Amino acid sequence: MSLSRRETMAAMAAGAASLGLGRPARAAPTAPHPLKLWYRQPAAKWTEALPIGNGRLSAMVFGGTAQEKLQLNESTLWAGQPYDPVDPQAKGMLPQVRELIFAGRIEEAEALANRTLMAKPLTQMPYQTLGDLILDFPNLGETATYHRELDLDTAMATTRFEANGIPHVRKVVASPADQLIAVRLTAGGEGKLDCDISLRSPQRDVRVTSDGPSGLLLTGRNGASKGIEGGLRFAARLTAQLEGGSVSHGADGRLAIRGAKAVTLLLAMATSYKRFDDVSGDPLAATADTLARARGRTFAGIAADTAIAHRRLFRRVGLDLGTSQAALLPTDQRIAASQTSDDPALATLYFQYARYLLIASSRPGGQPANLQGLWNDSLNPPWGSKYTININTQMNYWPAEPTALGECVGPLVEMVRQLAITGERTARTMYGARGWVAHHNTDLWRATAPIDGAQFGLWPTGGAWLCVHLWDHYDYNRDPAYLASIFPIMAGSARFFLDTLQRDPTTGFLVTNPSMSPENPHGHGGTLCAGPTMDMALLRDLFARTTEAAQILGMEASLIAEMHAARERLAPYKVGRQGQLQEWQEDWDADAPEQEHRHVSHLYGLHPSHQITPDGEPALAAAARRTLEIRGDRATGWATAWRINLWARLRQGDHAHDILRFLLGPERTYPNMFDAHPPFQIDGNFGGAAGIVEMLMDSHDDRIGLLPALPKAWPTGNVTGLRARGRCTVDLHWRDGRLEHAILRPELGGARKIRLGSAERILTLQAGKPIRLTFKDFT
Ligand code: FUC
Repeated sequence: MSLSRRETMAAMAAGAASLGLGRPARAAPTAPHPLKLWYRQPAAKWTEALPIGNGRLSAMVFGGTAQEKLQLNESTLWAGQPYDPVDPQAKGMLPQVRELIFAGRIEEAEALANRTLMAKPLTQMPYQTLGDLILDFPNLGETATYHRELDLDTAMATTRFEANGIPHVRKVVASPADQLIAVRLTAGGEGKLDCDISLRSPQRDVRVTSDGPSGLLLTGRNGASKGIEGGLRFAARLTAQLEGGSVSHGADGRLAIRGAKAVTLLLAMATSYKRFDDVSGDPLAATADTLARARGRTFAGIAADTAIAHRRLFRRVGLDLGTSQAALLPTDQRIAASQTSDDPALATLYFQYARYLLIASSRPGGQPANLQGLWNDSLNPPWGSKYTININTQMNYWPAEPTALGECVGPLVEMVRQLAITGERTARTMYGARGWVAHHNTDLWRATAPIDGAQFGLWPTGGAWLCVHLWDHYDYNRDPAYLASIFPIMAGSARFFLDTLQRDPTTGFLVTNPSMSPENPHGHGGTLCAGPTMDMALLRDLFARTTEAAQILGMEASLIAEMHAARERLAPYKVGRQGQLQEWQEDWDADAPEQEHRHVSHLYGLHPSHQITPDGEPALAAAARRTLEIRGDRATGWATAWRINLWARLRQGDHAHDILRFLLGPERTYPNMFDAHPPFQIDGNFGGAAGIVEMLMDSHDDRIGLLPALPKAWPTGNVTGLRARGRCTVDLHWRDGRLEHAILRPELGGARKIRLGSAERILTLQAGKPIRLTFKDFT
């Protein structure tokens, strides 16, 4: 059952009363808010704790009563130090590996590649936790009316409860302006706060000392990994501002606060990392500066500035997919009930949570969102919590541009600029080629050589895929100065492939070799192959986009000619004996041991690329659909999310929604709404949000599709502030499954093809002149 907004408000009030929560002002708040995650108990596990972050610093807030824990990260605290893992002997062995692959002797090729082509060390450096801030509250007494929440609009985590009848409120923010984490502890009425504060870290050479009369300083060094010594120093510096009461240093390195009315804690963290090749920073000075600059700032001021900075991005997009009774429950219960309840507002919350997480983990000047965004409590996290660039890092950024968070792409662009530097060394040393290359992973140190094992890592197109993201950032915003700044990187990637593409002796086409269709063994001796469908699609995009960029900038005529010639000779798409889009040059799909493999790399052309559209390439779209049917709907978190996007591109809204429902359920979503690969991996959050966009709007080149895959589950709703390519804002309002009206707000003029259902209209937009369309405009 779906409710109107007015019915919902009434239901919320009734629900609150029936739950016995309609109490006077002092009691725990009850009214569910569409933009809050909330719970009736503290986090028992990390995947129940609530994330805050300012792009560089983060905390997972557990909301404990007698003991509160904030698990801490600093985005540049990774293991190791600058290193170059390329093995120079690789170049000499490449021709032999290529020959074996062309001869179909895959097992031998893989064995030889594993012996001779791989990075040293074979794995990259992991992202690591800094440690914990622990707050112990002795003699708290019995607690009641517990509530904790994360407000996605103010970017604040709040815990409230009563202890011995005294109301306690604890608030936490991560401030982008002040570059610190701020905590506010209050006890109302006649309450007095007693609190023991400690900092701890599992890193090396850790020391905790007093820092003035009301401060703590934790210092340490990062660790080694796989023989690469730790080269970073780091510091966490905390100061306590008291209202009333006293503060003293305990013998055990704790700061003891007694009898305070309220306390504000300011926590600064930094490492000596400056760039992937420079670790000469001074974390002691940096943290001291941060706290000196914040002196005299109140929590209210810091929190208000944090909310302003956050809302500037967050509030650009509004989404309403309708609501129901299910939305009255705490977030963990909604997730648990989601497979059988009707809870369209849970999809809205998931969508806005992803936007919140991207703003919190990827801010200009910082590191890009890694496999866990910015949140990791381990020294040895799954897959190193690095950047896996054969899908995962790219997926993190799928929702960025269409949900009006273009600024958040900045750290990704910066990372690619750096990969072009380290990747040039790898291209030269390993392949004897111009340009640059990155394989399937990178880390803080921008390592680019193939890792983990040939069957995972010997895939040369990671950098090419990232270049498509560089182009997309241009295409949404069309800023020629930005385009000029990234063009050399795109051209460098293109040159690498012009130098390394091989002529397939059987077909004569140009193919990558050695390569693979990411991580999927084909059943003919292993995973390595020549010219997987995905590589060909990526290179078609890379050459086309680099050509377009060169034409816009009016340069590199000879490169354009080279790319054109190569693009014509790339191996084409093929439809195989099951009617499927072939994953490899040969029709091996039915022989592959994992028919339901999570990766659907060969469907890159359908999504995220637009090479295959139902209108433009109906036969290939049908083959892609057949592939999706064979692969099945349920996979790991990110792979489930990709399937939502793919079905939306096929304009199958109900099918996409079925998969989204699974993604939002307890098998793929933890109580804190983090995506479960499992374990936690943040790409599913971002890919799921992108899938919701794809159901509502599709934009490529100068085309905009309105409600291309609206599911029956969302008959009435609206979305405002989406961005289409070419700097255009799109609002959509629909009722009973039909477009009521759309408003396009172009910031650039020009012709656009607008599609609704099977009807298309060509409009000439004028910059600054909004256009209103209804379904009648398409009949
Ligand atoms: C790729 C995927 C895994 C995981 C890892 C981080 O290797 O195949 O599922 O997401 O990246």
